[in-house]
Amino acid sequence: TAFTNVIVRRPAKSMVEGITSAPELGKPDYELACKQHDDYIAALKQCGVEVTVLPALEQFPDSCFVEDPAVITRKGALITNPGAASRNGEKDEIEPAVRQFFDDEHVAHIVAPGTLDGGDVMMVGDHFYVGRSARTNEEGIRQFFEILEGWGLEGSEVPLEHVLHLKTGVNYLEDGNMLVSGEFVTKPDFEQYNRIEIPEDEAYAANCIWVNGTVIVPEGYPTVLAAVQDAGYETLTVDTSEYRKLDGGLSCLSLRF
Ligand code: CIR
Repeated sequence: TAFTNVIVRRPAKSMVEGITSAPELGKPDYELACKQHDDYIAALKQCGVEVTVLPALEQFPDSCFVEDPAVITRKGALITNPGAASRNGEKDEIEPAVRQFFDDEHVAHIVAPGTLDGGDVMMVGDHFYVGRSARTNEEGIRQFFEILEGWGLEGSEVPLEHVLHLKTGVNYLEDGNMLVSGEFVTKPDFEQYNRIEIPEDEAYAANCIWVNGTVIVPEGYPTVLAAVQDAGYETLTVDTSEYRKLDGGLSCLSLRF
């Protein structure tokens, strides 16, 4: 199945105040982040998708990471209830953009006390893995599964130990292929897939995205790039160094559907 649409949001100057677990990497350079965002959009377009570019939101430093306030499936769209207080309001900002593509009956919501970040959701066909994390709680997952069921889809929960989001460490490349790093290398949940193991020093590059047969890989991770090419994929690389400083990767920067 191909993706036809992608939604992205331009980074805000306030991104320098974004949430990070790695302050030692320094603050992101806004100008460079904008250039990298341009390159990201260009790479997506090369993969044959229509890209909707939303304007920057200065009041939400992390709002370029549009993957978190929504989850879009083939059957419907879900507006999440992001688990970080400074990001929660992003859900109201993404909703109108999502509604451009879905009518009322096909838009659902995660509501308090449930929380869920889209970065914790990994789609594998009609099955959705969801990470229980510092951002996504038990009640959010329960609501998510109920909504999926209504759409004829299903899900399963994956408890996380070390990473921020599920897709920080595991990403599906279609065709049975899955990139796995760290704690995901040995999780029984993913035993049935052809797992491509990512070395610890390139762990950041576990977050690649499959877009219509091409895999976009972050620039500067040669082992992962070679492994993805060996698996038979065309590849494109995009430098995401400034987003990495905020724990963000390629998947976080878009909604693909
Ligand atoms: C955050 O902590 O929420 C942002 N600084 C990074 C979000 C990354 N998003 C994702 O993994 N889906």
